[in-house]
Amino acid sequence: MSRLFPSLTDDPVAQEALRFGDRSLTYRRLAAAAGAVGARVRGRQRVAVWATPTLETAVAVVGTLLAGVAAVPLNPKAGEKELGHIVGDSDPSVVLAAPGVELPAALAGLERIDVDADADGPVPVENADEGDPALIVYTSGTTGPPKGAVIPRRAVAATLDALTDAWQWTERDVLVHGLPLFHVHGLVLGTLGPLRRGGSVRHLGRFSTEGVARELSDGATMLFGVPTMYHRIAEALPGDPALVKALAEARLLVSGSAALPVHDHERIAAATGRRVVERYGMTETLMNTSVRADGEARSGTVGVPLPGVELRLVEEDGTPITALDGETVGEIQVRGPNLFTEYLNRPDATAAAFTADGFFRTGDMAVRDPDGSVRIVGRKATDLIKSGGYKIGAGEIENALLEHPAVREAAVTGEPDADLGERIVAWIVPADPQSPPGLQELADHVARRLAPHKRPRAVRILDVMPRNDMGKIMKRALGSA
Ligand code: MCA
Ligand code: AMP
Repeated sequence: MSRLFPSLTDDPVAQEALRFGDRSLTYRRLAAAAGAVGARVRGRQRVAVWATPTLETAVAVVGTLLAGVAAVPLNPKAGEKELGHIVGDSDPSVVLAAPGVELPAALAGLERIDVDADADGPVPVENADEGDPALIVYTSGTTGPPKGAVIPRRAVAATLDALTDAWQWTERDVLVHGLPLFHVHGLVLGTLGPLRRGGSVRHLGRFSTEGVARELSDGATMLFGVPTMYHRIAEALPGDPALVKALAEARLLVSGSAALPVHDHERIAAATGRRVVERYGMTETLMNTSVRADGEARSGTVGVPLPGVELRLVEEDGTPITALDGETVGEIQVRGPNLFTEYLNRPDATAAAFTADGFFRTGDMAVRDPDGSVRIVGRKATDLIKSGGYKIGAGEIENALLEHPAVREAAVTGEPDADLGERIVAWIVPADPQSPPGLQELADHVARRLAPHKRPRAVRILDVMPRNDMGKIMKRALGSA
């Protein structure tokens, strides 16, 4: 049997569990509201959750998990094509949403349950198996539409307990963040994490340096963010003594989802005396490594494997690299209770993702330092872009661009960007060279079909697409085009 939230099922207390803006719930109130959701969804296979950054989303996901049902969090800004794919692929029987929120046409065929954060349901009893799916989270690959990673309850429990050890995370911790609730970072770590510990979380609704400063000076102890958020903090620090003081007094500052640039890490350290702790994970694996709270945070390292995680670096041919020399680069492969089970409806992709001995191929390239710490140096696939901490496949954007009538050929690359890490660039051969499509038009087109964070931030018009003898686009040639 797997219990994710003892603090909600064993005599929940009147201590605050969740706060979104000026609305909050104690453990006792959350147990009652989640119990009401659980009573509505129990016995179903999968339910979709319209994952706005609100109290209702947290209540919906927690209620669903307590009932032993799998939740499919939906990005409320997802475009019609992406949403249609996710709903068609995961086939939820119902969508949970905050009352009064208008849902798009792609969800029109689904039964809807309005989530009442003040409901008084029965205190839930958790009785599910650890291998049962907890979440289906959609994640981009290099080509085609996003794949649904099936994350079992075991993985949620294992990763949160491993982080508890690494970060000395306790029920006294108050977390603050402004992360979206339809990905692992904001949902599993940032929402389910504090609830499993019996601590609390304050969600900013949307990220701002003002919100971070306010909450950290008013009782919050930990901050989670993607590197873009830490970049914005680093930029704001010189003119914001309140932010400096708030960060200096925090117990733990954690960055993840993409590499934190050394420059931002060092600027924050210089201004506040605090070093940001980096951890490394994936939707498919949850968390694999972290700098420990009692260890030494250095810029550029994502720390050591978490308890229970087997991690190895391998050569191209699969030979393990044993050297801890800080130089020999290999692909990171991981195995452990933190792993996903499969890609929903994609046995081909699932099989390709694992080695014969059950390690997951991350596609991330790294070296290991003499003390065992992992330093990520790159990625195998150039067609995966990390922008603002979101993983985005070049192929899905190229497909969307090709559906625009003014586009004859399209290639998408990622370029370095100080704020976003990488920015999406669309290389276009126009259907009519006399009237090429503009950036705004293509950005709106992609935002409407896929999601706003997948929109190109720059468009470059080409006469011809550089291709090799096989007809394949030579993306490396594009940078100098
Ligand atoms: C802009 N917008 C548009 C358009 N252009 N909407 C429609 N059509 C357009 N053409 C809207 C956007 O939706 C947004 O709306 C606003 O304008 C600003 O957009 P943008 O510039 O993209 O956002 P930003 O403010 O720069 O966001 C930066 C951010 C964000 C806050 C850092 O990128 C973010 O939240 N990143 C987190 C990603 C994350 O959680 N990744 C975890 C996955 P509005 O103003 O309404 O918002 S990785 C993971 O889970 C693994 C396990 C791990 O390791 O963590
Ligand atoms: P996602 O599929 O959105 O879950 O993104 C997972 C990917 O994000 C990983 O495969 C890494 O490439 C990247 N990532 C996550 N955390 C870090 C980190 N701390 N440093 C560098 N890359 C990271």
